[in-house]
Amino acid sequence: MSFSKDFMWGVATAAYQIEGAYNEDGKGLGIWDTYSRLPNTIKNGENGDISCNHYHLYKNDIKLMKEMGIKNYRFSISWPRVFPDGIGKVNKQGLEFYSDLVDTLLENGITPLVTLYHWNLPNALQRKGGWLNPESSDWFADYTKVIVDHLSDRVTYWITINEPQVFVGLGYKDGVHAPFYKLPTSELTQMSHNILLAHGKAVRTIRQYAKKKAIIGFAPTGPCSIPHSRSTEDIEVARKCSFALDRDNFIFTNSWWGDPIVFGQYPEEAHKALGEDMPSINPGDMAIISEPIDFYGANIYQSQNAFATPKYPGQPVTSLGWAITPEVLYWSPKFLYERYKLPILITENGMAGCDLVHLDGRVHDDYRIDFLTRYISALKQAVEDGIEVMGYMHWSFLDNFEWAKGYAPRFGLVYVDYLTQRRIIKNSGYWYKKVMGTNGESL
Ligand code: NCW
Repeated sequence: MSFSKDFMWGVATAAYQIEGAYNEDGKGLGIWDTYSRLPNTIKNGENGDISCNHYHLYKNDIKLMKEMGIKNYRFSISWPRVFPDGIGKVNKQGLEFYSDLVDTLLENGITPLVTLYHWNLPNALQRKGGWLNPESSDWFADYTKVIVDHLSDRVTYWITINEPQVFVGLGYKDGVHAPFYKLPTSELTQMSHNILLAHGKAVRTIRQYAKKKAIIGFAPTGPCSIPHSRSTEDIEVARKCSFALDRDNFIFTNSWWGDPIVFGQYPEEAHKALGEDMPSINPGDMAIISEPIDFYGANIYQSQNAFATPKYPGQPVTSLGWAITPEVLYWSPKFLYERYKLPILITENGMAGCDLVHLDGRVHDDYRIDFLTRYISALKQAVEDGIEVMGYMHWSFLDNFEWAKGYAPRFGLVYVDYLTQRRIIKNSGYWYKKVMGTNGESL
């Protein structure tokens, strides 16, 4: 048994990273629009003001998707584009953009997967304390309701929140992503709890108001450990590490987020590690947080061991320094599926490269083809071993603004010349077309 006939092959992007048009048609500002302007925050002082100008070029971009045989597209909605002040007044033009985007996708035979939060919190809400404000989960539910009212007649797949580990960890603990804060542990735990509540309330809102069947999940970063060998002992050690948690790293773990969402409780280890710093939990909170979902999304790039232990000299890495560990696309889906017992959707996987246009006008990114052949083959093995995997969304469709690292790291299957906004399908884009078209048989 290999990839099932209805396996979802696709590509992913996020609003702030591709849209540009940061202050057009009534859009409000988000924390990335605002805080990326602070000196010494983003590489080369870059920002997403214009980026790929996808807001204006989306029709061409979707044409390109069709040409590439893409059947599923995961994109995110910019909260401040729809609610300039985060709550209250709705910006009709913002909503229309996403409605037109969905229509154009469907006209081209592409299924939309909507991510509600991919990091650009409305600035007006950050000023009210952002995710630390006890009302933040209600703000998110209200925003979700408006999106569901407008799009759920045509959208089936919903992803509430992208990589809570990363936006909390890098944005509020390490201070290297917007809003560049370094908060104490007690605030980070309470913020996490509020975000989990926001997720749960969004799930409830979608279920209650969706005009047709909704398939809902979230998209945490999901790296697991790779066992040192295939012995039962080593596999169990790796499994344990994959869900372990301590005081220093709890934010970046799988279990801090996954356990409350799926099991309705924080891991036992969290109570031990965090003690008094655990969030205050009101009656009913855990039931909201664990509102049943349909799939477990996971963004998977490198193994958990690769973060923790020194890499051996010369270990292959991508242009962001992320270790190339293809087997993580076998072990992560396996461990996540066996623990949470939900179908897995690979919501992101891919690599950053220093891609460039060669003299013949093409982008010869053969390293990306090699990378993807290895990673997707590992995923195929997981499927063959009985792990339920719904689909694979490649990160990313286009080269884009890579947050604090700016424009140099290029993740796209399509090259973007930021000076002219010209797009060039990379060799990997043609290669992926064949993989999707043969349902993975060409690997
Ligand atoms: S930065 C990041 N990414 C990239 C980004 O473009 C995308 O928006 C994200 O969903 C590609 O995929 C995600 N992830 C940050 C990973 C850093 C992990 C640091 C963990 C330290 C222990």
